[in-house]
Amino acid sequence: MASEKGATDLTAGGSAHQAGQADRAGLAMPAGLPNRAGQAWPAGPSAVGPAELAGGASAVGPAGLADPGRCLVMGVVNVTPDSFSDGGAWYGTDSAISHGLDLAAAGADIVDVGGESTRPGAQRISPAEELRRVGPVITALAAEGVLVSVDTMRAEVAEFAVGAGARIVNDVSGGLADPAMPRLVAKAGVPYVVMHWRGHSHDMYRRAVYDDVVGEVRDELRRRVETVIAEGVDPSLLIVDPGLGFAKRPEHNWALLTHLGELANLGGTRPLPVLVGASRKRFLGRLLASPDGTPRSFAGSDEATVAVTALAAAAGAWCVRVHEVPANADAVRVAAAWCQAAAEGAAGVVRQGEGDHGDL
Ligand code: PMM
Repeated sequence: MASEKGATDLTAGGSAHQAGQADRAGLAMPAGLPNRAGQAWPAGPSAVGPAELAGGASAVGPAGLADPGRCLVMGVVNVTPDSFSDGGAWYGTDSAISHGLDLAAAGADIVDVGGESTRPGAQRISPAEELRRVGPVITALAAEGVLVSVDTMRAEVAEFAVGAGARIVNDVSGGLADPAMPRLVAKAGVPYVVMHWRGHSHDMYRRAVYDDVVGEVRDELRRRVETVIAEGVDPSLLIVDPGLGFAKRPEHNWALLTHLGELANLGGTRPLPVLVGASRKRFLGRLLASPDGTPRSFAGSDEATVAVTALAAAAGAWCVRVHEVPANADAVRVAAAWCQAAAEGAAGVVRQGEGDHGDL
């Protein structure tokens, strides 16, 4: 039943039934709830440091999606035989559908369905094969009331997906791989994730050369954002993503993670929401390598992913894209409570009498 299995419905203006799929933390999330206004990323060129974390910078989400008052959790369904982090696990249509429903039931606000592997060195598949993989999965999950995003670089796949009920287009190329994508997204009028990208996976590490990674990624993202807006995409529907691991080495990923606020401030009238995809990426496995240098396995990096989620959420990320949902869903709630307490402390508010029991 969709009300039990579906991801929390975040579509402003969704049906009462959909809106009744309450936030699992008990945060009220009525249909039609407007995005929070006036809560911005920390301004200025400095890193998101302890002061900003304590101050609780807040993400402002894209138009059309309700705001539960915390960072969202996007669960990943890779319908691929070869994705680096979970390749093959959910390749069959039935197992992919059932995995998507499980992620939603475990607390994913959004389920991201992709059919093309972007692992380093990956070769491209045909559009027909990509559609064969993701089409039935998106159709089934959307029919169950799950808020689905489609992870694709192709306009024709995005068009099918939106027609089948997907409500977000997640394009790791930010519109560079398929010039038809921005116009398709503009016509569809759905939120659009523009990720930083320098080229296809087969040779992306050749392009991982930066003098100032934060400044260059920010400027390249700004140019993509300006281009897609010129193609007709509504600026209020845009989400940006630093593209961790895509033409980035570990030191680049860490620098970007610690400057999320700068990446959000692209010069428009408001900061853009930022999506962070650190889950199971190699830079975490390398950080946790054993003394002989063997990197930690992908699944063995899940706890490190949760740590990044908590820090990114506290720094104001709009959403985290993860493979394992429950612990990350907890982490975004911890970050929200942390930021709320910090904000109340700064405002001199002291809440009392919330429980009958003394808490240690
Ligand atoms: N990473 C992957 C795939 N899609 N989408 C966005 N927006 N951001 C990412 O960082 C991202 C993505 C690759 O990871 P996977 O193969 O584990 O899904």
